[in-house]
Amino acid sequence: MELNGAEIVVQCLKDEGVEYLFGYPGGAVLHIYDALFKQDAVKHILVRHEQGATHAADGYARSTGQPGVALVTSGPGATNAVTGIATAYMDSIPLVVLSGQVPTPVIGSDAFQEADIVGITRPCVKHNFLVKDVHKLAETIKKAFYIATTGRPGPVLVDIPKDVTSPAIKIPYEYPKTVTLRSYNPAVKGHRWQIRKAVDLLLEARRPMIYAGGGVILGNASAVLTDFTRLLGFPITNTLMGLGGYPGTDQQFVGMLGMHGTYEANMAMHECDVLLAIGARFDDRVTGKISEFCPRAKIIHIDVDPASISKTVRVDIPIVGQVGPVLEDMIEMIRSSTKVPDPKALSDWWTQIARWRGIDCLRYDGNSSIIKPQYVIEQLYEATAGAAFVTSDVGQHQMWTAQFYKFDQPRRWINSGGLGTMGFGLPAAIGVKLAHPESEVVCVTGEASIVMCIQELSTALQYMTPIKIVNLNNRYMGMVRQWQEFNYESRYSHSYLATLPDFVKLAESFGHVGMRIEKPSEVRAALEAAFELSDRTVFLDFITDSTENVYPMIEAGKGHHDMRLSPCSSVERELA
Ligand SMILES: Cc1cc2nc3c(=O)[nH]c(=O)nc-3n(C[C@H](O)[C@H](O)[C@H](O)COP(=O)(O)OP(=O)(O)OC[C@H]3O[C@@H](n4cnc5c(N)ncnc54)[C@H](O)[C@@H]3O)c2cc1C
Ligand SMILES: Cc1ncc(C[n+]2csc(CCOP(=O)(O)OP(=O)(O)O)c2C)c(N)n1
Ligand SMILES: [Mg+2]
Repeated sequence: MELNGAEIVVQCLKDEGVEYLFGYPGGAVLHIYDALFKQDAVKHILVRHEQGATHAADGYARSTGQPGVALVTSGPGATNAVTGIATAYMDSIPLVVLSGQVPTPVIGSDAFQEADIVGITRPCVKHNFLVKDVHKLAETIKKAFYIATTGRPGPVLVDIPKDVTSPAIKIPYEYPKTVTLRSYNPAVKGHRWQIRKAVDLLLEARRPMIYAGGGVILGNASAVLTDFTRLLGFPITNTLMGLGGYPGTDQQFVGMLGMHGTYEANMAMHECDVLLAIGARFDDRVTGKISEFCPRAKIIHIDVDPASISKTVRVDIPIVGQVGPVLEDMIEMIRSSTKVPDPKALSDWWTQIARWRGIDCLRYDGNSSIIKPQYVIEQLYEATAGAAFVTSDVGQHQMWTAQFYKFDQPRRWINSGGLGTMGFGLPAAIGVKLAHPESEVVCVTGEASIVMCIQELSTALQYMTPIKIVNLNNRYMGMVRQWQEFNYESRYSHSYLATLPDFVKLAESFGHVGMRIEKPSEVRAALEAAFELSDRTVFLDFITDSTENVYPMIEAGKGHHDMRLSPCSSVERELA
């Protein structure tokens, strides 16, 4: 088959089995858009801003495990995509971003809409390419998908100059079946001797703790993690990115850890004697003060990326490999071992954990006449029977969703953890809904975050992606306000939003349904009414308590045991 460069791009996407391409046209990609026009296997989703394209592709990827794909033009199209690329990079999400570039003869001449996007994105992609020769196009796109999806996943950008996609040059096309990259051989199996040492340590532990992160979800290893954890009977915590990697309603689950983690998870981290970190990267929101991190523990770390090992916290037993195969090896060794964890020590450990749990650290004022944000999330959890895909933006609403919506399955909780990108939630929800048209998709957001990519409400109408937007409207950049209350003597510098739009009218103007909810007694009925409208996007504007804070909180520079607790739970703490 003979194809021109533009047709090759589209044919490669078909051969990769790409279902959706999120994009926005412009001069440098017009040949590609013309090739897209002539086919319907790859469905193009026209977003309203290139940031939306990358976030929607990202939501698609997080919820399916398949790579998300975006197409943007050169210059401003490409630079608009950078925030989405960096968001995916920080959370290790597989994306392939195709960007148009000015023609090869004028690269470097400040040509119209020229930006050095390969240079700009170098620090926030797993890899990037500039394709200067149409003969290299198919092979480069194959490499891009391979790199994005193997080892530690991540975004890959392919920059394609306009002349490379010219309709004038046709060449024979064949999509490579495999690619080999000399210096890229990601590990799968862990080192057997290291795994043996780790298993011995785990079986001798008296106060063990499992800390599992996003790597479990990225590696599709939730089922094996669940078997492993139940076999040992150990307590387990998840990072923000790991939620759903272990069932959130299970008794062995002690909640999220870290800055806004539960009292019991953080105290168990502080007191444990053996810590098993699985697909987690010891982020600063998790470790708190490094010198006080797990002071009594020997640490085992399973991670596919050797660069993650001992990056911030020195570990005793590193295991480089994919979570799934490593845990399978561990299960086999545990089953064939004569040793078992000391039942008395384990039972005493669980008694201690139950005492910490008794503090009820997430308790809030349930009798308030103003809507409490936590209450909305609790009601959302019940109204959806815990089965929805939930995206979020960034701020207090994100933390309350992580704390109060219990995720029993992986890939249901879709949020920007590493970069913390406001504006992520709405476009991500569109990507999720396209991938899962039969499921409920909810975007929990704040009134500051939602306006950052509000234009995508238009995309939601065009492609009929009926999502439910739960806006926890506290009239503040709540997370910023909270830090100003705690650290700047309540000087609320530029964190109050004085001129908000009427969100009901805004939703209606985009062709959707808007609802404003002001009383706690109306919360559940509003949610149910919204879910009844199964073919409509509904914007629920919940007017919530503007003074509410997220608790517990480990403030910057503090250790896990040094948490600021909610006034609602501190009394119980004294008693415990
Ligand atoms: C406002 C705000 C507050 C936050 N507060 C908290 C908080 O309280 N608690 C919290 O936990 N986070 C919090 N975060 C998120 C935090 O910033 C980090 O994003 C998060 O802690 C990182 O999670 P992780 O360690 O699971 O790593 P991820 O970023 O998910 O990284 C996954 C790790 O697993 C490895 N990996 C990937 N695939 C595999 C595989 N197949 N096999 C083996 N290893 C693999 C990767 O190499 C990497 O090291 C907050 C974020 C925001 C925006
Ligand atoms: C793009 C971007 N700009 C700034 C920030 C810093 N920031 C983190 S949370 C936050 C406030 C978010 O406010 P809102 O969306 O209303 O959520 P709330 O905290 O009130 O729930 C800000 C400004 C960010 N995370 N992302
Ligand atoms: Mg707010």
